[in-house]
Amino acid sequence: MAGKPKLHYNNGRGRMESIRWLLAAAGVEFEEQFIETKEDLEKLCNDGVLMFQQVPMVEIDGMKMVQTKAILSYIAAKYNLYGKDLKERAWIDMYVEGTTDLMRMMINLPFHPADTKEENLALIIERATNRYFPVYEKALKDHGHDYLVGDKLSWADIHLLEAILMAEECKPDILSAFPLLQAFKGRTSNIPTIKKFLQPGSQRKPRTNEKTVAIVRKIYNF
Ligand code: GSN
Repeated sequence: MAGKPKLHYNNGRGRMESIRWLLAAAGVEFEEQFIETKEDLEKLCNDGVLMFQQVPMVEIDGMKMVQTKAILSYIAAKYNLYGKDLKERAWIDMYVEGTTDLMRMMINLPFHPADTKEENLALIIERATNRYFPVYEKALKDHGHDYLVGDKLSWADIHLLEAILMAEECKPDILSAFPLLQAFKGRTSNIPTIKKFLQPGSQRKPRTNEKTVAIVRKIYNF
């Protein structure tokens, strides 16, 4: 039997966090090799295991996979979280790309100059409230099912829950105008694998703080 997937990234959320979420929700145990310094990243590059000299990199099923989206799609398909046909896949992709756009704004927030943080935070709250969350609220309302696509848990739901919890870190009552998303959050947070991931001591990473920002800047030169 294949060993556990091994994740190569720094010890923070960044682009790897959604991969951690998806594996955890699928009930897959994984190992993590943390990149702590620029030299750790250079070593991986020199060993020739990073196709584009970038992480995330995940060792899985004999491959050394890079490119976050490729890794996520592979895991989603492998663990039956990617719809039953091409059309369901298309819907899942659209929903995931939306949550990815919102999440990217939130992931980048701690890296913005201090004097633009308020402005960027306000934009995130505006976009979550007026552009992204209404789409998911409407999807749940229109078909009346528990999940976004096909009445079955998919990558789209897992990604949305991750985005909701991040958005609540920006504004705790951000779901106040979205009753179906509140119920969705309650339901999906209680799925046993997800519930476990949300408990302290899991491999879920905390909110990015100034210390992590400094480490990340040193490792990746930005
Ligand atoms: O999504 C992806 O996995 C790629 N399209 C981008 C991966 C990427 O930018 N990785 C960064 C670290 S994560 N922060 O953004 C990286 O490895 N940067 C080092 C470099 O030399 O580009």
